[in-house]
Amino acid sequence: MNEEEHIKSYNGPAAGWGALKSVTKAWLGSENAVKNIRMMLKTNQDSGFDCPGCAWGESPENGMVKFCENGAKAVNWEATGRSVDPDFFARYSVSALLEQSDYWLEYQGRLTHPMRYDASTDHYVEISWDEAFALVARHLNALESPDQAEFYTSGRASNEAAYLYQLFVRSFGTNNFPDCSNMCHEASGLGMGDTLGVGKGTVVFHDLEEADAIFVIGQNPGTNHPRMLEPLREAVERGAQVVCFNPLKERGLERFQHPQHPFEMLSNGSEPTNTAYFRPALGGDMAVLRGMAKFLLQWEREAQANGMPAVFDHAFLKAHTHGLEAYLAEVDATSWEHIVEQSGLSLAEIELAARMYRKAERVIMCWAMGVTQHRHSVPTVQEIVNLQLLRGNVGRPGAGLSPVRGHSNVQGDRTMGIDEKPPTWLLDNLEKRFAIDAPRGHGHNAVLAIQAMEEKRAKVFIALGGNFAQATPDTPRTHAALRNCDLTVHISTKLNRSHLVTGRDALILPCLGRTEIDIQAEGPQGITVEDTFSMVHISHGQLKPRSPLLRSEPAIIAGLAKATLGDRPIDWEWTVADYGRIRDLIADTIPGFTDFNARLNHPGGFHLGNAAAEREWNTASGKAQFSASELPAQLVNEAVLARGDKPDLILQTLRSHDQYNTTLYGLDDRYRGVFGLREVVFANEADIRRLGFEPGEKVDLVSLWEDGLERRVNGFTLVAYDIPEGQAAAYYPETNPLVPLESYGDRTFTPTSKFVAIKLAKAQADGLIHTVAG
Ligand SMILES: Nc1nc2c(c(=O)[nH]1)N[C@H]1C(S)=C(S)[C@@H](COP(=O)(O)OP(=O)(O)OC[C@H]3O[C@@H](n4cnc5c(=O)[nH]c(N)nc54)[C@H](O)[C@@H]3O)O[C@H]1N2
Ligand SMILES: Nc1nc2c(c(=O)[nH]1)N[C@H]1C(S)=C(S)[C@@H](COP(=O)(O)OP(=O)(O)OC[C@H]3O[C@@H](n4cnc5c(=O)[nH]c(N)nc54)[C@H](O)[C@@H]3O)O[C@H]1N2
Ligand SMILES: [Mo]
Repeated sequence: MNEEEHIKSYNGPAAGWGALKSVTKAWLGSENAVKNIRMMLKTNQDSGFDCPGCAWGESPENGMVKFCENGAKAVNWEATGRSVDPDFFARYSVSALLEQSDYWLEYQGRLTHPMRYDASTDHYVEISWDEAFALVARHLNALESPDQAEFYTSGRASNEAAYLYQLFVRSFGTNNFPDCSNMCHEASGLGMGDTLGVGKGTVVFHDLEEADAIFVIGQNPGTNHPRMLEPLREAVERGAQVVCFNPLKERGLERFQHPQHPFEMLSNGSEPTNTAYFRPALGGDMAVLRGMAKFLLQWEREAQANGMPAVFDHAFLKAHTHGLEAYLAEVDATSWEHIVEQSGLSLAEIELAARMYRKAERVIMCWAMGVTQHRHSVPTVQEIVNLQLLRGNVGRPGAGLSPVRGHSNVQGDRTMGIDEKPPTWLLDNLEKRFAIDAPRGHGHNAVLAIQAMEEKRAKVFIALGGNFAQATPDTPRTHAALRNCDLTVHISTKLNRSHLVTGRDALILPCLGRTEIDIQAEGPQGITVEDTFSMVHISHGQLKPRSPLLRSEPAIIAGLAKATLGDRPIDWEWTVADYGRIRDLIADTIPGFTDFNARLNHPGGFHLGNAAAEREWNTASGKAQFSASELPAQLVNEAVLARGDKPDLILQTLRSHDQYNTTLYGLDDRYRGVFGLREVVFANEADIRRLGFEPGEKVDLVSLWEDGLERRVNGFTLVAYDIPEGQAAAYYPETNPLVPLESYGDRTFTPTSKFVAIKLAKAQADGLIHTVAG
């Protein structure tokens, strides 16, 4: 393909015919086509399995088949007919595999056997499960302190797996739980926890059907939560307002199409009129929201002066909130100049957004990574909360707050206690139920874990799923940190780069996926997950396991725990024989899960409850808390400014349409018109020329940070794109080498993946190898 063939503009609607074509490709490409079509029909059905794609939830009464293009890709990707077996590892040394692209690695198929790295030959060789467990136990028990081990979790792990894992790790003696949510929605949990007393969204699916306005802030649902397009489209049809804040004109947000509605696909969708699209600066959302609050305050004062109906919900404010005056003082103190300059919008646009907000009786605000991966993400989330409190848009039907989660069970994993800063009640409950001394000190999050490995304070790294080496920032440093370990262990379904960045000892422990039948001593088992609306439901795999040697995640954790701790504090083997026994332990120790097993019989599962949605506030003041944060003086970090170097552009790192985090299903990004290429950087044509380049030219991206380390990625093609001036966008994980480990959110430690100060440089060398598997 030449450059022109890589970049084409896309004019179709989101989730239309293109999606259907792409689903067909995923089916046929999986080598299990017929079986997988049957599987798709079982996705998100009562007797079927939970889609391993995103955390979007369904209306509990709605029995329709619910899947989407990207769910189809996720299912087919897991249910592939290809295998990565001992022969494969005999063919390729680890060094040879390191030369391959991330796409090639995962494309090779499912891991089938437990494997151990042999440094003398640089090959992985087969190992028995018992030997593998014994090796891990030897390493763990040889540590001077349990805090020298790191236990990572990716958000696909089931509630049962996550619960057993945290029990094992805490019984072993540490709270070192780096977790994918550290890089994801950490700011949402912190920001809402402080202010509303609950770190989770307050809305359920039905609320979307009743809202008069839905704000979608820093989120690209057309790709990442395609099933969300359906309620958005329905909202537009019934005359509700959809308001988007996104610097990029994301296809899926411009037009809404039912992902499964063939008739609309035929008509290619219609341009809705009651949507509004605002394109703020990267990191400018807090300023936009503050500006909206300032307009509301102005209108409230005018209303009071003229005896007009109030703008604020005074009854709610009086009965339920605390800190209003301090907040309004802060709003008054924030200048319009500062707001406009930082927001990237005009005053008129902010006023229009504020009018839309005011006009709607019931408002839902949804957000994702465009909000949470900034330095000031917690105050931004809290500004969303502030605005919603002013009009009583929390804790009533059709209104509320909805951080839309990523991984299909990332929310459940935190509920189960995957938390490096566990609440006291959890530790107390564990001690009461089990004979353990739960560790009380805070453990490591993802950034602290990398630093600990870098400084050789941590020596063992164990991962329950995910691709830590690629998902984390500052790639060369993170890789070096992992290589410092005595042992690295990955419980995984598919080969990825993390398996190749080994400690002196390394293990790959292959596990069952969500789609597969899980048989334990007492018979077939289901696992449970919690979606973004706090609905918990059961999931039963349907396919024959890819290899007879695969074990389930709970069984692997039980094996590790038994080898390390013996029968302390539980009989691990007996417990995993029937996952109902794990659920009984959950019911005993985690609030909201009383009668857990019995309640799973309810079709669609059960809601965990949310106090804030009931207007009960588990906060310090006993009320919903306004946060009076100052708008940041400037967004570019002082660490960058201190160098005296002015960034050329601010880069956000984001997902293409053909990827699931570090998993690349393909090399296309259909809605953004990119085909067969991932090393691209989107920029405004005016910026490209201002900086002395031409569209289509290859450049290196260099990020700026105070430590003087060179952070560079090579050979990225400049794509002239409809993006606000001063901004750039490129795909993750390829751009993670640019994100400095120390550039993270205040309090969250979430890497600032949506705000990286960069310079463009003449290309020194061609880009990474991007082998396309044939
Ligand atoms: N198919 C598929 N589904 C997925 C995933 C996947 O990779 N593929 N990943 C899953 C996971 S773990 C997660 S967390 C979610 C991620 O879901 P998203 O948050 O939608 O993912 P991103 O691609 O990071 O997109 C961020 C969006 O925010 C916009 N944005 C960036 N910076 C800013 C900003 O400063 N302000 C505003 N207003 N907008 C901004 C970008 O233009 C982009 O549209 O999706 C989940 N679902
Ligand atoms: N620059 C930048 N970095 C980012 C982000 C960004 O927007 N920009 N986003 C961040 C976000 S939101 C997230 S959530 C993280 C994601 O970080 P991770 O969750 O660590 O990464 P994934 O790519 O989802 O992990 C994919 C791997 O999971 C394994 N896997 C898949 N299914 C299963 C399963 O059922 N069980 C087990 N045990 N393993 C399985 C497979 O081996 C696969 O290779 O990345 C973060 N990193
Ligand atoms: Mo995520």
